[in-house]
Amino acid sequence: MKHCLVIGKPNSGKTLFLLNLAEYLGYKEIEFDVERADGSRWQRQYTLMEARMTLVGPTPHVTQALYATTVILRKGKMTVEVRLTDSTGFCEGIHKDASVRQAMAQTLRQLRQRSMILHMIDGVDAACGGVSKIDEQLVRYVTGCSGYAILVNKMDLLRASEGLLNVRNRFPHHMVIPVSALKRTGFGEVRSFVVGAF
Ligand SMILES: Nc1nc2c(ncn2[C@@H]2O[C@H](COP(=O)(O)OP(=O)(O)O)[C@@H](O)[C@H]2O)c(=O)[nH]1
Ligand SMILES: [Mg+2]
Repeated sequence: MKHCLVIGKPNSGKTLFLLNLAEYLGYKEIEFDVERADGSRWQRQYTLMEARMTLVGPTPHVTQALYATTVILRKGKMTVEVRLTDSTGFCEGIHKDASVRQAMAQTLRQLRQRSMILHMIDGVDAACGGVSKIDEQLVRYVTGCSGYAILVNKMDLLRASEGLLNVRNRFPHHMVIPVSALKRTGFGEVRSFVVGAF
């Protein structure tokens, strides 16, 4: 089994992407193993609609824990298992809320144990101010990891293509996949990338 961690800034669309990807892969429900930075753990099963209503939103840091689920993908005649984990968004500077700081540290620890990383960048964000400092730092941190791809999200929005261009120009040697977590575009390419790692 490969461990695939979804990382990025708050609000880049990590959670919506993971949930809609699971639906795209044929799942109607999702079971999460949730682990908080304080060590507490629990399991929770959602329908995908419930999960979207509970876990996705414009408020930063809705996700303050690791949410892991296992999905099964077809690779030719075989099936492969992927442990997909949603994580706490990284923001610049020192966050005022200790629980958010601890959750970010937990995600950083997880980064070292990953076998694959999907790094979500908000395409509109990347259009406005170019690639953010924190995204630059994340790319530098994971350089050398073979199972690494940048997903430029929110391609359904007007300025996102400009953001995609900025990201591609800035990181010409990395795999960059444009997606819309909302409209579920680019998912086939992400699926091929993940399956290709096996
Ligand atoms: N238009 C658009 N909005 C999106 C897309 N992906 C996420 N969002 C919105 O962005 C906000 C943050 O999404 P969320 O998945 O909670 O981001 P996270 O903090 O990275 O987990 C929510 O209001 C989502 O509906 C997308 O592809 N297109
Ligand atoms: Mg989230």
